[in-house]
Amino acid sequence: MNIKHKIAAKLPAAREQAAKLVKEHGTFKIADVTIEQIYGGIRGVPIQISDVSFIDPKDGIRLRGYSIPEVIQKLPKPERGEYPLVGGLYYLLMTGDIPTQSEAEEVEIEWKVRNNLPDHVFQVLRAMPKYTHPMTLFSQAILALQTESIFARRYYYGIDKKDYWDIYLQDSLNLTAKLPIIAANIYNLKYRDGVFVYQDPNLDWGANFAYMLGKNDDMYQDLCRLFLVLHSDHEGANVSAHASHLVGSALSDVYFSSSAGMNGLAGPLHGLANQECLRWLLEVYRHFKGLPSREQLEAYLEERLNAGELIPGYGHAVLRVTDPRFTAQAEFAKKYLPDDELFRLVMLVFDTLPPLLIKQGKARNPWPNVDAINGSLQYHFGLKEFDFYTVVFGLSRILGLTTHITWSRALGRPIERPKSLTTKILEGMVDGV
Ligand code: NMX
Ligand code: MLT
Repeated sequence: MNIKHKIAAKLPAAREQAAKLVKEHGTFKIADVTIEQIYGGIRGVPIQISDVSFIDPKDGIRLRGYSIPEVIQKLPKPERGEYPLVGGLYYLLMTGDIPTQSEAEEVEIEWKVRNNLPDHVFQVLRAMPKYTHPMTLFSQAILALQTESIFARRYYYGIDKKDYWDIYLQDSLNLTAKLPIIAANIYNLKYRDGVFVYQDPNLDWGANFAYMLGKNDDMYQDLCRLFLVLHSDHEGANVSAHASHLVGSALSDVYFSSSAGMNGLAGPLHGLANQECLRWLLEVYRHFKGLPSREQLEAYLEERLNAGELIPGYGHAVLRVTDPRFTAQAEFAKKYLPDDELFRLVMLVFDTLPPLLIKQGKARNPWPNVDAINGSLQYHFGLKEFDFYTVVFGLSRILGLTTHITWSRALGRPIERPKSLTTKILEGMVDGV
């Protein structure tokens, strides 16, 4: 069954479940909010419902209930590759079911049919100054594509609210079909003299991305599949997911919402941490003119922490263990590039930094997140322009964002509009006024 039919089949039960909860338990209280939480980034306050994925602080992300090792093991693989077809992952995110081989391949075919890119997208990007950050170009390209939004056009003439999701799904498939071409050719525009590379019709979505970057290497294509699966979703309330949900709740279409999500991902505390982490690792490597000893690194890190510096790739707002996405990439590296010096440095930092963060007592989570390693693997395969790394993250993350917003329309979620207070009102509440 294809994605659309699968969602349509599941929708009546999902709608009924939500309606029943609201009708029978609408006033049931699930949380209190403290002043500390309001001032502290709404940390820990449940503000979103999404069944696409969930993070248990002690276990890590589960995509539709499946852990990272399960997702890697269970999803269908291409003929020449050990890591899953990204089309199968999109099927899982969108429908909640592990696809069969042919269902995963059908998504790959849908993407090939929908991948035509209007000329104006790259005209916009070529008009930008050379020094424009790749994430700016990526977000601009998505906005430039908004001209193709079926939802925006159909809304103008009137659509039944119950059908919004189907048109969001069509826009999502159209956008995600074009993203590897956009992302890879942003790289080519910036770093390969503007050569425009078209897709190879024989390759899958993940491998094609690698191919269009100029890398015809089976192992790198597999790394891309792994990377694109791992970064696809991290429940519904991280900065990019929340931003795109918020924008989508105003019925701004998939293009507006995805671009908004990318603007959040471009921050150094969120997705840009992967470029920052690689930059930081190279600085450490250069500082020691190679790999430091454990003692040397310990002294160096202690000094950096005492100077109040943030170490990119460590800490997390929800996780309280090593990110399973870090572990999956470390396993790839142990198998295929165990002697790579940067990877060895990543593992040395992993051995050394957490006890120091614990000793310092500030970070609530001393363990590595996904960004502590991802750049070093890209670097090994020759993708050395690290300001491009967040685009690779974004290419993957839009799979999750578009799934959340398609389901938000399917379940009839209203415009998001919480409440803001003034300091005076807050003080009055404390004083019982
Ligand atoms: N290095 C040094 N100090 C840290 C780190 C770190 N990696 N992580 C947290 N702290 C500090 C943090 O700056 C804060 O200090 P202060 O009270 O002086 O402001 C204190 O520890 C408490 O922060 P937490 O409550 O543990 O972290 P929070 O939930 O606010 O933020 C992150 C989570 C992920 C934003 C934060 O850990 C961080 O900035 N890490 C480095 C950047 C990073 O790796 N981001 C990537 C996240 C994953 N992603 O891809 O999006
Ligand atoms: C993510 O993948 O979105 C990050 O780990 C950040 C988060 O979950 O808050």
